[in-house]
Parts: sequence; structure tokens; C-alpha cells
Amino acid sequence: MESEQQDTNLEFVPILNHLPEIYHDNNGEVKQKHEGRFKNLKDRFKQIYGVVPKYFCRAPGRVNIIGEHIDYCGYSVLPAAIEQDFVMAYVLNEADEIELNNIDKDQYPAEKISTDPFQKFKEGPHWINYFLCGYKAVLAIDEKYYSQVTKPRGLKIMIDSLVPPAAGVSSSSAFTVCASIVALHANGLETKIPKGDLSKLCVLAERMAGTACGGMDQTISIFAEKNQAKLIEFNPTLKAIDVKIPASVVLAIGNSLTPSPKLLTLGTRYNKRVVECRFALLILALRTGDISHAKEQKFKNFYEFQKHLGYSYQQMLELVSSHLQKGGYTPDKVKKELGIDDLTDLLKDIPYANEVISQNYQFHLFERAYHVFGEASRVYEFKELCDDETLDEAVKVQKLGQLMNDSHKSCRDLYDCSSPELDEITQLSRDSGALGSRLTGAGWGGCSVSLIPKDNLEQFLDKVFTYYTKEREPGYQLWITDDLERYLFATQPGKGACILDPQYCLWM
Ligand code: NG1
Repeated sequence: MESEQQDTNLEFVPILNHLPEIYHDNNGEVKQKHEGRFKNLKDRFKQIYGVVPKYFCRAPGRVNIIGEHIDYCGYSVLPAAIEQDFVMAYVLNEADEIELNNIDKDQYPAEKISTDPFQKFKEGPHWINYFLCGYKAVLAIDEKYYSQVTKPRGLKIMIDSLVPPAAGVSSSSAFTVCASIVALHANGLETKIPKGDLSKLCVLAERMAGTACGGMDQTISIFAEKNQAKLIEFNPTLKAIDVKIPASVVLAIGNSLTPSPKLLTLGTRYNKRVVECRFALLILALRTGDISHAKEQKFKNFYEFQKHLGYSYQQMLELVSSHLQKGGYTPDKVKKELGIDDLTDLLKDIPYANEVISQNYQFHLFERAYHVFGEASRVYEFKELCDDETLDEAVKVQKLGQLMNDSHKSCRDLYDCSSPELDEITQLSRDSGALGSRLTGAGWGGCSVSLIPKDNLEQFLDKVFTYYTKEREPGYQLWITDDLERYLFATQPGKGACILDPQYCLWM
């Protein structure tokens, strides 16, 4: 497995010939659904630019089955790609500019930007910044790669996305990865930047745009394989290991329809959690005798610290219980614990850390750390159960469901990243026959993922549809815009990012 994985890190993003290599063909869906979508994209491209697109690049969103808010602590996660993806059709542009149009032109009006990879991000959470993330990943971060491009090419692009935005299924990374593939293909780097490096570059680029993210989303979008969930290990080296979900169950995604736009709440939510984990790490390291740590920051994350101690997850949980206090720390208390006057110095590598410090009066260090070690352990329990061929199938899926329920509870009660709607839809899912149900992705809104016995799927979907149709309090509105099947659906692990062979465009 080790050497197999080394090879995948060095592979390049594949160029594929046919849509059935990418999409599942349940009941002839490729013809009915996906071909139509690509034809529409091609027609819209021609209407806008007067020519047909030469290439298509695509990258999927993901569902995280288990392992929430632990990738940035260095721990492994267990996601799968979903079929919903970003597709970008493009041709080269004689002019030194990048024109971008979106099928959804009302939400995402046309934009023109220069080809300069070092240009600044737009102020605020503008969608073009995700394009820039992917563009910069390839052309502005690692000199080893971008020095091979004498002059970045101008581009005309048409974007189509089926990944619901701000819903915890990583539309931001699917966007970033898809843009990175356009940038590498258009500039002749598709056989220069291997998948392992590309995913790391995409992570760095998304961090430049503001989120102190880990690497789960970009990595699964690039490494995913059809019908395989993946255990993504970041340490000691990046690995994407196949995980077979038992055949008797399926995963279903339910959108709570309460969007959670991460970039608008970094100071109080996502990046705050990253800061809380950092404070917890520093205090634990001091308490276990590593006086120099707070100043020198010897350990980048909890993973490195645990490795240094040689402790099990259980021992880490005991350490947290003995040394961290429940109920929150004020900034002054954190300073006192660490024996320092200024916290910002310890957070230099975390984007928007100043906002986190200025916007918060309480940091919940015990709760966050306790979640992280519990969740990190659940990920491996989940993987081991999936791998265990001796276990009775019914017992196995029951245990997997329980781990997902425990994960949700921990996200809700310790990490405080659930929402009333996510609690409602996960509970409704359990009551409707799911073996387990949890929030997926960053949380505070967005989607749930549930594990359902295959034979109960139809009944399950019928029951959970009531989440969308039931009468709610006056003034309370879910963001339903069109057909419900976009919000509640069974999902099969999908294919990772790819380029479509230009021949495909000729016969389409
Ligand atoms: P989403 O669900 O896309 O907001 C985020 C991070 C992940 C991970 C999860 C929580 C980005 C791009 N991704 O995902 O790295 O930390 O939250 O597990 O910010």
C-alpha cells in the first residue's frame, strides 16, 4: 500500500475520454443527465464567445463521512467525492486576459481579470477569489513549477457548478481545484505537477484567501476514485487509502438549507476553532513539561505533539481532562497560562488571527481538544470496521452508524459547530431509519450525511422529505428554490478531478 500510494502522489490529473468514466451510469443517467449538461455548457459557451470550447476540466465536491475539524490538527479524515462537480469549459484567448462567464449568470455575473498570477484577491468574499486560488496554486506559489511558464495564457472560460455553495460539501475547494486544472492544462503543466503537489498547492492557495483550512477537501477532490471512500492521511506523508463502505448500506446527503458562508464568519467560527486548538496545544505542551514550546512552537499541531509524547488517543483524552479547564478561557487567562503578554505572536501563520483575538472573549480549549482526539480516534475505528471481513455485516453497519452519531454529538456539544437545523435533520434521519447521521463539513449549517440500509433507502427519503415540506413558524424560511432532489439524495463515491480529452468535444 505504501508504495502504491507513493505512486498516486506522483501521478498526474488524468485525461479521460468518456463521461461514464466519470459519472455513475445508474439507469442510463449519463446519457439523460450528464451529456445534456455538457452540451448545454458547450452551447452557452458558443453563444457568449462565438466559438466552441476546446477543453473541459472538472473537479468534484465531497462528503466527509467522518473526521470533522481535525485535518488542520494533522489528523486523518475519511471523505468521498460526490458526483456534483464544477466543470469549466475553456479556449485560449489571444488577449492577455481571462474572461469568466457562469451558467448561473444572475448569481455570478461575467468577470474579466488579467493573466497576472500575482494579482491581489478582490476585497471581501468575491467568487472570483476561488478562481484566483486555483490559478495562483499553479502559477504563483512554487517557483519550481511557475518558472516553467514564460507567459501565462489568456483564457475564455464558462463555468457550471452543481456543488451547492456554503453547504459543507466543499464547493470552495471544488472551484479552486477545477481552476487549478484549467491553469495547469492551459499552460502546459499537466504532466509537470503531480497530484500530491497539486493538492498541497491548492491548500496553500485557499489559505491565502482567508480560511485556515486543513487539506481534506482539495486532496479528496484530486485523489478520489469512483466507488471508493478514502482515508486521507496527512502525516507523516500524504496518503489517500481506499476504504470500502459495506455493500448493504448507502450514504445520503441532506441539505439543511441554512447556508454557512465560512468567509463571512471566520473570526467567530472556523478560524476561531483553529486558534482554540493552537491555544490548547500550547497549554498542554507547557503543562507536560515542555517549557520552551510556547515560545518556540516546536509542534505544529496536535498530531506532532501526540507523536512526540507517544500517547494513544485515550491517553491524550486523559491529558486534556487533567490539564484543560471546561467552560472557556478569557484571552487574559490564556496569556496567564502561557506566561506571555501578546497572543498574536503565536498565531502568525493563521489567517485572520487578529480578527479572532479582537472578536472573542471566550476560548473553549478543553471542549475543542476533547473533540479532536475523540474524533481522530473514531476515524480509525471506522476504517478498521470497514476493513474487518470477519465481522457480521449487520453488526458492522450498526457500529459504523454509532460512530457517526457519536461524531455528530461531539461536533454539537464539544466543537459547537452544529446548528438547530442540522440537529433537526440528523435526528429526523435517525428516526427515519438511518443507522447514523451527522453534520458533514465545517458545519454551522450546510449538509448532513447519513448511513442507510440499502433496502430502506426509498422509505428513508420519503420520510426525510418532510424536513422540507413541513409547516414551520411564521417568518421561518428554508432556502428552497427548485426541485427537492437537489437537496436530499443518495450518493455513491465519485471520481476525482480530471480533464476531458478534446476529442470528446468534437463528437458531443
Ligand atoms: P467545508 O465544509 O468545505 O467548509 C472545511 C475545511 C476542511 C475541514 C472541514 C471541517 C476548507 C476549504 N475546508 O470544509 O479543511 O477542516 O471544514 O472538517 O475550508
